[in-house]
Amino acid sequence: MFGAIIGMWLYHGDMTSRIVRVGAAQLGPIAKDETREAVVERLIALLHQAADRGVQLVVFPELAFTTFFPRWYTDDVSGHDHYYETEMPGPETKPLFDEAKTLGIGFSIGYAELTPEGERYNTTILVERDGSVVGRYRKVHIPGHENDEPWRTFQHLERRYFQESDEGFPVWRAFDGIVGMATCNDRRWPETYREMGLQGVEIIMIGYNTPIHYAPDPGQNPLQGFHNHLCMQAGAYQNGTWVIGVAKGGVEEGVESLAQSAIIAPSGQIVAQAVTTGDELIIADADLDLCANYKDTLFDFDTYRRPEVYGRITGQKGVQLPD
Ligand code: CDT
Repeated sequence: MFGAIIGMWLYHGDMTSRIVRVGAAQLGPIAKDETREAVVERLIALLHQAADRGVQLVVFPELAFTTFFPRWYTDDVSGHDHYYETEMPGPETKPLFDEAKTLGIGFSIGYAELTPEGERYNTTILVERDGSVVGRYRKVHIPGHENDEPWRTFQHLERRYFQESDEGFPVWRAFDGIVGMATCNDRRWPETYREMGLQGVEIIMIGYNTPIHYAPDPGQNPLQGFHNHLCMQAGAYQNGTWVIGVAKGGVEEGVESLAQSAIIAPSGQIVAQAVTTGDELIIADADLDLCANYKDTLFDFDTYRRPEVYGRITGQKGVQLPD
């Protein structure tokens, strides 16, 4: 009885416990002709599942309102403006924001952003449980290519449709902790996690669209799932942070993308993983105080890091071979 009371006390959270119930809301494919309204209905259905399970923070994937349009080449990118959001929320996306606020659930979601200045970013917005916007992250590491490469069975033209953000990896105090975001390809780069680790991050939210077929080296295809978890688990462990990796998976417009969304503890262990390639919510109770077990011991940066010998990491871009 006493144990049950303590358990409920911890579950509901107070000054001494920081347990956030988090959800990874994986999406299945979004067809080219699927309307924003239809997609938002799917997102809201996942929000309702989250509410039923007491989730406080839901993470949706990268570019979650549309099909992954960078797979198609166009001479004139402005001809694809309908895939971009000029305001967030806008008229078609606002029902998601309204429903989340009504349910008292915070969320992050990725979208294509077109600014009033005509800049195009692969952006993620983070919203608190009261509906206030916590912050916005613009993708730093833009993968793929810029020009048509017809030899590929499909294109990965993110470098045509989006510019690289120079805003880096900010973190915010929200959800009873310190939180940050990254987007898809960012998760493969250790600098992503370390930049946020150096700001004390405790939850990193990552949405992704990862085609199984990697045209420049198809030998990597069978390793997509391994590499996905490898980099996120390493990033979590080496920085003592929770990582929530969320896919848009399944076969979309003929292209198969990785699912395997995962919630990863600061130990690097996967505590929840999606089992389908469609719309699916997985949840975990993220104890943010677990982060300190790693941040204050093996990865006590203040004691053990040696930035004075890491000059190449920021001073140099490509490889410089020895003479
Ligand atoms: N969306 C995204 O960043 N996808 C990349 C694919 C890389 S292959 C061109 C990823 O890293 O998963």
